[in-house]
Amino acid sequence: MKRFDVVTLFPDMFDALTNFGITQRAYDRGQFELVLWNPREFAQNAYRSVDDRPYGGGPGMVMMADPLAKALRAAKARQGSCGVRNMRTVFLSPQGRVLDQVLVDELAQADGLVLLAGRYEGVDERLVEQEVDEEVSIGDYVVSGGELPAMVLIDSIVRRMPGVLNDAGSASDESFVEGILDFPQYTRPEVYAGLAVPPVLLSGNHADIRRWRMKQALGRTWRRRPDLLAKLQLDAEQARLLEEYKAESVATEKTGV
Ligand code: 4FV
Repeated sequence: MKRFDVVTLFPDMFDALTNFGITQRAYDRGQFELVLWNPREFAQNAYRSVDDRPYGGGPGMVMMADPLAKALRAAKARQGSCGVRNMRTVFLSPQGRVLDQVLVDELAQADGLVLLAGRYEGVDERLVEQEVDEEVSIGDYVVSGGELPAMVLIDSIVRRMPGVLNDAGSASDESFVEGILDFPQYTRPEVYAGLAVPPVLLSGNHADIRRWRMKQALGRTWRRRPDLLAKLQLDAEQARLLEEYKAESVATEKTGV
């Protein structure tokens, strides 16, 4: 059982996780828990405000430390009372470590994650210093709140949990799991818009199919994401398949066939 607690001003947004698809099935099976905490319920002042103007001026508002701290501590206490020992508190922000499969698998080691989803221009830095273990970004662009990034993180962790994906195989041979892009997929009809499915996939020869798929995955990674390939140590077979792919693509470029 993986435990997720999220501090958010928009708890209803998380229905996207619990009411749809693979994450709903895992949630309904009790494979993960999701508890949402609205900092407005911890706001002290009469207006229950959770944000204020930034010191030093500038546009927008900043989330106040106190309501967030109270909500985070309540979430951590709940996880503690459930016996969670290795808990991590993660603030989703553009200043964080950019999420990739390696970081997903690292964070998935924790039994419990407490996530802080910010809004407005951000949160008081002293809250981050006091209550947050690490900051995580889903990418170098800005979205209007931490809720979608928090759901991306939860979804990417839940689908890696044993028994969540129907076919265990699908968890292991997904994009990036081996650090490379996925091979192209095909399904019926055999001919679509005059385009046939690559014959090897109809051959039933699983060894040939595995090699073709590895070759395509390596080739596409070489073409589209050479940065990923640079991080990898290819084994002899992979290196040979990639050389074949490069040679064939050069030939194709030359002849256009
Ligand atoms: C973000 C990201 C992100 C910044 C201000 C929410 C927004 C607003 N979070 N990865 N990229 N957050 O853009 O995690 O409060």
